[in-house]
Amino acid sequence: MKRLALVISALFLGCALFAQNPIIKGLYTADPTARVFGDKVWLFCSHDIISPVEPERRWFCMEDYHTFSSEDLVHWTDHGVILDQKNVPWGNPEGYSMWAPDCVEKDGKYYFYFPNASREGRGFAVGVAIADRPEGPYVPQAEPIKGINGIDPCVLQASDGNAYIFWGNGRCAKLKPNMIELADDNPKTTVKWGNREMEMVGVNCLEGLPNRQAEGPFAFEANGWFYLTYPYVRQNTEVLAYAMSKNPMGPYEYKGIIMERSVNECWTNHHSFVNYKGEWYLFYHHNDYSPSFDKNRSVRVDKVRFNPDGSIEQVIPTFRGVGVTPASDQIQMDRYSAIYHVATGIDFLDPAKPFDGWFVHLGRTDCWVRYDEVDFGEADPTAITVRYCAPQASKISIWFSDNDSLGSFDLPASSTWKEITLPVTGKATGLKNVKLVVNEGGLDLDWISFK
Ligand code: FUB
Repeated sequence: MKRLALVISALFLGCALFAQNPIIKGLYTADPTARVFGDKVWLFCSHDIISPVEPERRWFCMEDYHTFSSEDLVHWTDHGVILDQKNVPWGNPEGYSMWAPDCVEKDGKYYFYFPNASREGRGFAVGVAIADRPEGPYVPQAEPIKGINGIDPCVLQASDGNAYIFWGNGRCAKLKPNMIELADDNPKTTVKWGNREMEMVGVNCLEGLPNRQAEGPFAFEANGWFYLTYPYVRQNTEVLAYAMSKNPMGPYEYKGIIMERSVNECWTNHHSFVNYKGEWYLFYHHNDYSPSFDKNRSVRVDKVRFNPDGSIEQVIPTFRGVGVTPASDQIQMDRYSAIYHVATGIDFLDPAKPFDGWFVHLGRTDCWVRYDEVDFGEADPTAITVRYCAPQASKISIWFSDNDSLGSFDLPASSTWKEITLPVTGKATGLKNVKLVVNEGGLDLDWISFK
């Protein structure tokens, strides 16, 4: 019966999701681990929900996991629930503690690692669920991994042929080739907690490094280095930091910050690195759709670059995200690449329905907003559609560079949201950065699209 439920949920195919940050709309997602399986990027993340038992659980509240896939990092498919708290034999079916997961492939099997509150209420353990395909169905093991007490597992499949599991605040141990048990030759230490003695397996790779309330380690191998990347708390909010080593289990040398604290102080951040089609990407989360409650988060992605010495360039979070947007899509100008800030800003279209998204205020003449990497294809556009709202008749123009314009367009006044389609005579093919300038009046702008 349990297995049937998993099969049914794994067969559920969600609708296509959209480009720009955050990349997943319609549900809250957090703690993203992105992996390349076959020719797609697969996203394994936590699923924040609004607590069904408020106010007791008005904190992190997570009952299941979804997975998402994409071929272009722009259009995402939700494959539905791959594991529910009720189906974990050793977990608390009402724990709402399905925190940050990971998934790796070995010999055609997919190993999904997840933390969960244990049935006996003895804190967190890490379990494994196994599937034949990335989208499941996943069958959870009867017991959690012996020797791990903690959260946020991440598995590194190293070039030395071994797999290493990292968790919690930077602990690491080697896995057996079966991927579901810790190897027998891991170092072991006995720690005393009050009058209780506990055996700790593996090593603490963040010992001696900046690590206040560190969690969510993500380890990977690239450029001849092992990278241990992790969030830790600086001035009350998490930053993403990293350390490098020539060995998977360290010692690691601290190198610096990958992403600074968020401006609105969303307390957590949690991330992963992935190389897809030759480019590196950083997946992370922010509370975009829930600005007043930072435990309902949403996954974002931005590009990340390495310097020749292997160090990582700091990533500045963007609204625009990554990937090329077809000119015929609704180009969400509120997810801009750049903006002229005077008298501009964004707001929810409907604060009661945050997943409907935002609009941008372009309140006066000369305001502009730019959205990069729009693909016009091979034929010039014949029409532009604008979704806007303007207290007075306004004029806008579209520019690709200082002397390359698609023309200007008159927008009649409209006190409600209006879609207007106007003919285009200018030329545009291939990839363009689209700058929209207000030449007269002022407006609120939702999206534009080209035919
Ligand atoms: O999502 C719950 C917890 O918050 C994760 O396990 C941590 O990494 C932090 O993002």
